[in-house]
Amino acid sequence: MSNRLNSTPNDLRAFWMPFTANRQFKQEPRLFVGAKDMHYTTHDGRQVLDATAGLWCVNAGHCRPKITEAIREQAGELDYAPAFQLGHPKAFELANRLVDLAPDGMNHVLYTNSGSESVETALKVALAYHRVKGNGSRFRLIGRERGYHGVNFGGISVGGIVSNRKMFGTLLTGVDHMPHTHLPAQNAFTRGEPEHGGDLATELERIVTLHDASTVAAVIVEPVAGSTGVLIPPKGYLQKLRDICTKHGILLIFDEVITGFGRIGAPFAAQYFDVKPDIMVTAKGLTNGVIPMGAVFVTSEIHDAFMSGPEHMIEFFHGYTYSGNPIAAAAALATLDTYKEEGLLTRAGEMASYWEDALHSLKDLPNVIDIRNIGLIGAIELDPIAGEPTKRAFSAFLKAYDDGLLIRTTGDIIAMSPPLIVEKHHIDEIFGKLREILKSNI
Ligand code: PXG
Repeated sequence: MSNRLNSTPNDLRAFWMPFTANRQFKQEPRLFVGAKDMHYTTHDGRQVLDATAGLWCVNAGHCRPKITEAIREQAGELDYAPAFQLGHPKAFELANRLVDLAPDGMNHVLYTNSGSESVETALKVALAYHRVKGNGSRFRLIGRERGYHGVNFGGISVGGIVSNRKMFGTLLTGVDHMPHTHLPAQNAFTRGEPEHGGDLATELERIVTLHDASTVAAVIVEPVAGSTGVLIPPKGYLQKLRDICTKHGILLIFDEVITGFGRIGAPFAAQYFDVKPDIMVTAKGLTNGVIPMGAVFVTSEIHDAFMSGPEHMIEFFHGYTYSGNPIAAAAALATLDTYKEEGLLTRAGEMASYWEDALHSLKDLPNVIDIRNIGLIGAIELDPIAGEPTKRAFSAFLKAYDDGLLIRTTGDIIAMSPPLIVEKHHIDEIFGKLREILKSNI
């Protein structure tokens, strides 16, 4: 007997959807069947303005011809090449292009297939680096409350979102967390980097002292925390983390899965804030979200530490079947071309003040308790309905979808991050629609 629940094409039951209210969705499905530039087309034939770049990844906008064509061509030319002990030219070409974009000194790239895998890769590189340097006692990893580093075991261990952690047992041992930097009482409605909270970086010094620096391998943070509701780093905070890590020989990992590839006005947040990590974690915008791929950048110092021992030996026991996959590499190269031709990696900086003004114009609407922004990222925090957390923002999401606007919500926070090709009239439309929704007292 077939174990299919039902073979009709409209049966939605078999797919257990990720991070989704499955029962609600399946009663009231929202399907996209097409996309172009700033818009999706829904299954009922409507246009929806994409204010989230898919899930923070479609930085060049949808179905861009160069990327589509590169994938088509590569699929017909070389579909797959083994990733271990063999290679293909585009994986090397892409790595060179990537290190040219990265902060100085980050000269090597390891490939993955997602942000979550990039995080695991970065944590493993950090632990192994200390070990090859003869510092095997450095096993601890420090993350931050409210941090999001994907959904695999390393990432949820160093991450700090309770609902992503609490179901999954003991997680990694040897992990500690710094406090988050969200201080609404002092910083609400700040435009850009908040004034207050930079000193929270000294909590790292306290944690390092508690465990002794000789046991700490790495600190991982998102330069701007995205999926936890857009937390912008307070002034001076990231530099202080850098100084403390340098002082104690601890590696600093920036998780740039969201901030990478132009989201805040520079290729990477490390450049925007002028703070250099030792390892940089990326994915999403690397291929414009079109094909799964991630990249982890490391300094020459880290890479070179592994390059010892007999030359026929594998230096680092890690990698994936699809590391540097030819079609993903072709998509990434075409994505980088598109970013370059259209100046997209700095465009968020040019659009930021228009975006900021439009976003903060919603300040006085009902239930708006905070607004935050940087580059082409914006968040509106709503007062939760008593006893029904997340419902107000979710209602706004559903209403926006019906009104032809795609936003994201996390908790009672609306987060937005449009494709970097966004024009002023799109920004007017996004905030015009949101104004009406929030005015309607959802
Ligand atoms: N690190 C960070 C900082 C992320 O934002 C990941 C790692 C994991 O990436 P993958 O490719 O494994 O999903 C992410 C992913 C949202 C949202 O709406 C955010 C993410 C993914 C899906 C939705 O905030 N971030």
